Amino acid sequence: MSSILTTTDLPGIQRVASGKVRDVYAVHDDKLGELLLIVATDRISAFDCILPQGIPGKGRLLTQMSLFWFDFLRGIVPNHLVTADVNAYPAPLHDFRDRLEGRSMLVRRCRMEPVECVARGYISGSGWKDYKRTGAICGIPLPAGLRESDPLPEPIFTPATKAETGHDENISFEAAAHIVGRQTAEVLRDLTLRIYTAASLHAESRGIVLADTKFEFGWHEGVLLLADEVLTPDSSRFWPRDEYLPGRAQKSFDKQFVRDYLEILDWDKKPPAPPLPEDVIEKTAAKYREAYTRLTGNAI
Ligand code: Q0Z
Repeated sequence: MSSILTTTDLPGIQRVASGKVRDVYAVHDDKLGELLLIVATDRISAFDCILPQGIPGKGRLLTQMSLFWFDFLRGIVPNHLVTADVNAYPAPLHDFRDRLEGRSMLVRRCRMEPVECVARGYISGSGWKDYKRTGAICGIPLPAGLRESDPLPEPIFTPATKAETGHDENISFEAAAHIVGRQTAEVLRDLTLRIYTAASLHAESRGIVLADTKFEFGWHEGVLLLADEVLTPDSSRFWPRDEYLPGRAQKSFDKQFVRDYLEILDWDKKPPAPPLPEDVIEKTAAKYREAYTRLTGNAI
């Protein structure tokens, strides 16, 4: 039985970053050099707020999903994973086995490219907003008359940068080339589209539309690695194929029960977020289990 974890604290281990869901620690290994330990908690956010309760199993399911995809994609792109086996972690981490097992990975510390690499096969979210305003996404002109959630004529690379607001800002390929260099931008674009195409074919075979997804890449010893988390509901839009209907926004695979509940409350969407009822938590946990079993074919 593993308990719900919403905050991590590893005494004696240096925390270097915290996201909405994951916490990152710096770890040194005499053989492997500078590493990071990424711990996925059970935290969940909605309307940009972290909710007060965790979703049981979420951190483990997200970690296992990323591990599945790293393995699935290994013929296309090398990745930052060193190991997710706590027994193989440096000895100082063994004390925290209970908090780390199943929900953490030890990765190579890379020099990250400062561009978020987004692939889109369907028009949704900020892409739909930009298209309605300009007829294009990230400067890529698109046919007239597309409806919200329609498939695009072909998958497109829509880079973004982290803006001050914490929200990503879509940029043109030219702007990305300015930031990372043209040759690197071309490699990032080609890798992103190849990964998206392979993953979306697999997801489709399992009844899930992979509408869009975000990758991050980093350099380690002269090699470009797929880093961060990959193809989880936190980094992607998954839509159940049997409920897909263009012409409207699609329901969120994982967070719909949470959003529906919060929308009926008289809450101004500023922190602190209100507590969730137990049935909303349990139904949401079941959606993460469903995403994992559908995509991987593995039992929980
Ligand atoms: C990724 C992030 C997260 C908050 C740093 N292999 C790597 N090498 C160097 N840096 C990173 C990685 Cl993955 C890195 N982030 C994004 C992840 C929580 C922020 F889990 N930050």
